[in-house]
Amino acid sequence: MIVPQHPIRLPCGSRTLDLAHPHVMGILNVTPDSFSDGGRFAARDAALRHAAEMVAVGATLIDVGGESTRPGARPVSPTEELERVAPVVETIAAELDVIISLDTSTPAVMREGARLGAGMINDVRALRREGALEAAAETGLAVCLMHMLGEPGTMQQSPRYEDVVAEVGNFLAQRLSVCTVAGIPPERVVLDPGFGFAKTLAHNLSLFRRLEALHEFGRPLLVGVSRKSMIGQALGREVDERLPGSLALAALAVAKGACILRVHDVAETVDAVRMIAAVQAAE
Ligand code: 7PJ
Repeated sequence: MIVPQHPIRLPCGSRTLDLAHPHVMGILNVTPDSFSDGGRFAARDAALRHAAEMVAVGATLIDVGGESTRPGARPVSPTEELERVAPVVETIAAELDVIISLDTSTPAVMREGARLGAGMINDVRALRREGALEAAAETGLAVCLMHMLGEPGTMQQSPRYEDVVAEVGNFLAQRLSVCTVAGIPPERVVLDPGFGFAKTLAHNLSLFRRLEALHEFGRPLLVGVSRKSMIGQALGREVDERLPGSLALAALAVAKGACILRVHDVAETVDAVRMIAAVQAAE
């Protein structure tokens, strides 16, 4: 087991995440294809219900996303993204005891989401969109910086690395220092290697095997591998058959010192994490 050396608390707006033990972040997609067409209130209520279920089984963060990063997904305007995300953030903040993470690259969503009660900004573009650094700094929230080459639509075309671990590490270190200059201190930053983003199966597996290398920066690590195609490719499994693979990687990530697991299957992942904790607590 790896014991990473970073401070034990992550300030997330009005809340604090205790990093003495790993946390499970439940994924809440609020794209139109993820909730049926029953209208805006029905979508909001369905999102709240799903979030409440995840919190009930142990999620301590909910990652709310209104922009699909799937290759080929239609781009959404900031207004459209805000219309999807804002009512859901507002409702969860009012109803549930949980840290809300905004899965967004859009400055307007960061600002409005923060005002409505979010605690973290989770940006797959690591604050590279115009105005995103300034917006994230203004909010004072925690920030997750994720590695990706290029843009979601084209990233899988031909990803190439000499040394994927070194290059992901260099990218994250560079974004960490850009954040510091912009007024986002390292104490508020979480790092994420971005599994599945501009990476082949071989890249993803190497990166996972050497995940510990990313502790060099002294910041908590977030890992998102739930149901991803790296599991499908390694095991020959369709998306609805990837729970065992997802749980294996979640447990391995915890053993390698990851602090936050971003997952679809919260109850199962929480059990895996609790089982590891039970072993660690033994004499
Ligand atoms: C990730 C994410 C991830 C972070 C997505 C999917 C694709 N944010 N958003 N890390 N993945 N921080 O869930 O399959 O790995 S969307």
